[in-house]
Amino acid sequence: MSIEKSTKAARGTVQCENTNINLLKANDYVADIIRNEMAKSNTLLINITSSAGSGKTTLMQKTAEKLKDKLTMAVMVGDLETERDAIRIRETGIQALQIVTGGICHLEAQMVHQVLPEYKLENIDLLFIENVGNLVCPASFDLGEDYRVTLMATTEGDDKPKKYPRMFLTSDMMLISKADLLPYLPFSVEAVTKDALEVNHELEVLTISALKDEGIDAWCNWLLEKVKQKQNS
Ligand SMILES: Nc1nc2c(ncn2[C@@H]2O[C@H](COP(=O)(O)OP(=O)(O)OP(=O)(O)O)[C@@H](O)[C@H]2O)c(=O)[nH]1
Ligand SMILES: [Mg+2]
Repeated sequence: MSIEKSTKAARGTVQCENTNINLLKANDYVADIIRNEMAKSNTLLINITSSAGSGKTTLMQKTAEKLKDKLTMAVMVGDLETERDAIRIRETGIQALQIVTGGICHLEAQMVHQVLPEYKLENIDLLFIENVGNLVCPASFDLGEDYRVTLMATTEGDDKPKKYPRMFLTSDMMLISKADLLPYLPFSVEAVTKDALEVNHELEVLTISALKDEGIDAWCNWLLEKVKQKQNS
């Protein structure tokens, strides 16, 4: 099996010697519908992925605090159970809806598509999807996003990009999160960056701490630039 670096890398194509089997054709069909919807409203769609507990919701809260006066932002968040993350994000004053997957370990395009009518897309500049915390399955599901951003927390160990390569291969940005804990952990920013770039040499990398507000302005500037590009496209 070979994986090519392109948006199609998020798609479930398995190449054998004599055939090409698209295991996720239905998902990819709906992902294209979502992509078209976003193009019509000029909404930037970002898929946030990571292992469980790497700081996705905390980053959504911090990003909302920083950007909500500059643009209209909303979030949809997937979890196996509970509405806790959506409640946390709503406390910042932005729209956030919870997708409860009932045990499924990733979001699929049809789940996102079902929730889209709840958002007034024509008024939303930036829509985040906080995926289920998992470095494996979410890598294979195209959700129609413009960019995929993967958090890699200092608490997880710096060996993850080579162990879970598809997630890093299909991502556009790696955020090394919880950087405030670096002094206490055997984690090398240099080593994790080197491994991640060997998996995907086009990956952008930022180091952040949502808790201590480090690197968050650079992250927000990246988002603002991408929103601008989308609106001028
Ligand atoms: N030290 C430190 N802790 C953080 C930081 N960001 C988040 N945390 C903590 O990490 C834990 C998990 O954070 P969440 O934001 O809930 O992580 P998550 O990725 O949304 O978790 P799931 O949705 O369950 O996958 C919480 O206790 C946060 O307070 C950070 O920048 N530094
Ligand atoms: Mg969360």
